Amino acid sequence: MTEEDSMPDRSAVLAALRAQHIETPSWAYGNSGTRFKVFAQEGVPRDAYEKIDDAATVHRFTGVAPTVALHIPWDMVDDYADLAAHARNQGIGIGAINPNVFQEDDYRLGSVCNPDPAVRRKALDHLLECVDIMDATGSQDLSLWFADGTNYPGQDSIAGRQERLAEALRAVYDRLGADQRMLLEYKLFEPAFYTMDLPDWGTSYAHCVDLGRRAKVLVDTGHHAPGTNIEFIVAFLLHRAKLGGFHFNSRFYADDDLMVGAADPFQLFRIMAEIVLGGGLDKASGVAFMLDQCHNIEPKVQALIRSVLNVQEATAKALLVDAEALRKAQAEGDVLGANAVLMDAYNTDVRPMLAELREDMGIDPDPVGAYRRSGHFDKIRAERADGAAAGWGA
Ligand code: LRH
Ligand code: MN
Ligand code: MN
Repeated sequence: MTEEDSMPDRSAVLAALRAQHIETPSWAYGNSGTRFKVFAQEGVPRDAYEKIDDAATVHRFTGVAPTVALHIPWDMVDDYADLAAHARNQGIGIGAINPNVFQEDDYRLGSVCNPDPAVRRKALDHLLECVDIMDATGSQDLSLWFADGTNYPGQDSIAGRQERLAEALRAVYDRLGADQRMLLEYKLFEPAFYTMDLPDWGTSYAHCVDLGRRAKVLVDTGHHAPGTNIEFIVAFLLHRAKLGGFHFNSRFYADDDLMVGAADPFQLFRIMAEIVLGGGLDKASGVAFMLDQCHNIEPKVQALIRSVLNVQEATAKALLVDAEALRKAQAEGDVLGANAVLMDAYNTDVRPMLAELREDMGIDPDPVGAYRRSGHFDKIRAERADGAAAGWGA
């Protein structure tokens, strides 16, 4: 067989790209900032309905972003079934539900790990309420992140907090419907600086193994120590059927929440290569590709379109990895040959292929350019000129 023969089949690559879904987060459409300043932007949604409108716009221009994740209570509404119907009318669906147990005074010492049983009960009730919201919206993923941890040695029992965490997770897991999943996110530090109760993938994995098949680890690419090999984590979890999905973003220093693929497109490619090689693009694997970003200074809808394209470009390159040639080089111990297979794929310009795919899908081959020409931003700026913009805590 010649090298040409073993190249991935072009139509299979295009089909895989067409099938990939990238979920955008409602909170990325609202105002956000650092702890020093929130720079309010024009045209920002005033409520959850308008965030959904913007998410639908991103889907209209990209063709591959058909769901939006909610954060509760940031996206609190009277009638969640009505919100889901609104999303459907706009051509998208509700994705993961993200509870928020980190923004109330009661949570100073933690939520489900808090030493006070009354606070733990309050946090658990909110998590259970979020499962009700999943039922009402048709969401299949409960995406859990806890700000729980301690700042000072001796502040609380590390082991005791693990027990409290396990107890709450069990109660929530047992409440899930048969087709609903729990995604458990970890984060090395922040807001706690001595211990986090879920600091790393290993801790999250252990809890998920205890809970059962429908509990899976969520990898937020901004939540590791600098230099961590994220693709190793991804390959390991995928191999064990415990990779629930991603919160994609990019970072230079900490949890920067910048656009995915902006800081280190090569890392994103390496992650997607492990996904493709490990079967993580197959629908059956259930890997959810979600964004978790904040657009503090750049226009938000456009930034989300760019981000979706960045994931798509990395995926396209990963799909071009000649898996057969890679396996052969690996088996022969051809270190440089194997590395060259990956680099060939990474160095391919996939933009023409993606433009062709979009034309096939009936959308503009240049989504960012098309959005900029569309006048959409001027429209939302005028429509939303009155009323308070939604943001963190709104
Ligand atoms: C925590 C986190 C988590 C939250 C989101 C707003 O840093 O990544 O996913 O829900 O940010
Ligand atoms: Mn996250
Ligand atoms: Mn984060």
